[in-house]
Amino acid sequence: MAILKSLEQSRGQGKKSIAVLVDPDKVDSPSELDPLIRLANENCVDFFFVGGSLVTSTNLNEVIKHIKENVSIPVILFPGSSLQIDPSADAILFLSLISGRNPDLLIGQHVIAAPILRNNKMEVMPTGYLLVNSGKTTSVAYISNTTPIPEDKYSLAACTALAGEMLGLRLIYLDAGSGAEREINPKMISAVRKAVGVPLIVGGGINTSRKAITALEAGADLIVIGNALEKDPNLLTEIADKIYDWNQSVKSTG
Ligand code: 1GP
Repeated sequence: MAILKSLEQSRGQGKKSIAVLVDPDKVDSPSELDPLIRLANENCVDFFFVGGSLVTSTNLNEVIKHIKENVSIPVILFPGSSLQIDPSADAILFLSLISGRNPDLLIGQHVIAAPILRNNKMEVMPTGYLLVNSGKTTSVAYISNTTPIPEDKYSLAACTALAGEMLGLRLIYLDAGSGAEREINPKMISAVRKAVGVPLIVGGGINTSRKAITALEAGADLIVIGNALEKDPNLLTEIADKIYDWNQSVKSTG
């Protein structure tokens, strides 16, 4: 089934998903990823996200191929720019940075990417990307040259997401930025959740299972974890177990 459809279906059933983020810049050799790939497979991780706000290495293709050769978990591009398109991925988050006012990231990069995407079979997932302040300036805030939404302006986030949905975007991604000091406040997640019906992705600074569960309870459908797994890979098992329990309980009550 197409990935977007499966996310919509899970959302409809109240089921939660988890994605592991791999930043190709932090990978010297793809085989370094083997323990993480194994762990992701054992814990039934739903997706690999691959990308970063600034990818300076040239191993994007190698990283994606290595994941795909070893596991059947879908690989979704999470690109910082149209330069980060690789046809070996299963899908791409076609991100419009709607919390910002940088025209290049609202529509400019998309114009460049569109004809490339049309000519390959990668699934294109139109996504409203909202960057939220989380303490110190994150790479994505700096590189994107945009002002993140203040972390206590819940209605600003909700209205931005709503506008994104009205424009036809099919996913909303609330991101505190990779390695964020503070994860997204659950009040903001629930304000956005109430505002839109599309699946909601939440990430940035989720480094404990408590934070993961709080985000899911507040209304996230899919959580993304990157940095924290570098320090503590076992966190993945802890969080995946909780998501498994959640999904089982939904199944039995549904
Ligand atoms: C960043 O949402 C992702 O865009 C994941 O963030 O690396 O902090 O988990 P972390």
